[in-house]
Amino acid sequence: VAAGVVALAGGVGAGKFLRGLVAVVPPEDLTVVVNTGDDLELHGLRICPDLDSVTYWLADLADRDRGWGRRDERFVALDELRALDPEAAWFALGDRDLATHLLRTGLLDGGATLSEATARIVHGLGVAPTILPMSDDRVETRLDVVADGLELDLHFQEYWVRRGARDEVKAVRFLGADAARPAPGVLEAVERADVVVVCPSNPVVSIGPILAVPGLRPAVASRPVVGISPIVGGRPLAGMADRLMPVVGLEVSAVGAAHAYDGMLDAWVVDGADAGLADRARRELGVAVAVTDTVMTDDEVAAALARTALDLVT
Ligand code: FO1
Repeated sequence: VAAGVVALAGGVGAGKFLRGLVAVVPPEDLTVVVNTGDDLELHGLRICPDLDSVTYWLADLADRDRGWGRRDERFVALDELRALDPEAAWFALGDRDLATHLLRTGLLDGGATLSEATARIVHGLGVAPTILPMSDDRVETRLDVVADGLELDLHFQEYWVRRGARDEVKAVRFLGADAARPAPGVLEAVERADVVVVCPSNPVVSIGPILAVPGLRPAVASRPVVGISPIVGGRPLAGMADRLMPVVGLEVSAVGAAHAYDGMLDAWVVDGADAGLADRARRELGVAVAVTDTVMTDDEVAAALARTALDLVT
């Protein structure tokens, strides 16, 4: 099994996959680079959903059914907030999860960088692999939508959580990406990686922001790269990729998702449900393609998937 693995990660799909990847790669050889485009500021707190998802999944504290947040969570503070002001409670912060946001916000207010705050949280929860934000600079995923005939510029979480993804999306933008620098250690990890793994995350709003940080796409493209399709049988297993992929000209299929990484991929893994697309993928993408079970109902499936993915490029 490879040493020096870098995984590019978003939320739920990445979290499930990473539980398998840590079963086959020693923790000291694994660096996870995480999307921060979904991050938001609420109630004076800095919330980093994808960093937290990845950390909770690797700490085995994640809620497998909900996909985000902590297992055995309670929402007492949220209920109290809702009683005070229903409008203020649109984003569900659990009591256990709040501890993470409190620690992170305090560290950031005290002058720490997001990487430093992340390292403290990751260490505090006993997670061994390195988890890095894609950048310490703010990058915000914004969507231009049409809502009841009105053009709006929404934060990703306003589109997805507050408005329930009901608006027609016209464009996706990564505000601040042009001026963002990769977080310390990110480029170095990619440049010395034996393999870069693109987790089965949304190619538009999870992996897209990471690759939009200047320097990252060429660095990744210079290494052996394997990706896992987040689209199974023409649909995402979670999230809203089916709504956002067409906006950037990607077909909603296991082949279309790979085209998000044109010029970067050496290998691609699709689900058994998409076995019929494997030949087309090989032809169109010119990469090695494996067909296997990608629906990660437990850590064993995830570990087998991780092994299959690494075997394609090592
Ligand atoms: N997703 C929801 O659908 N509703 C929520 O209220 C919500 C709260 C939330 C709180 C903390 C956190 O880390 C994630 C949370 N998510 C929630 C998930 C999140 O909106 C997205 O799924 C990710 O940003 C996409 O990876």
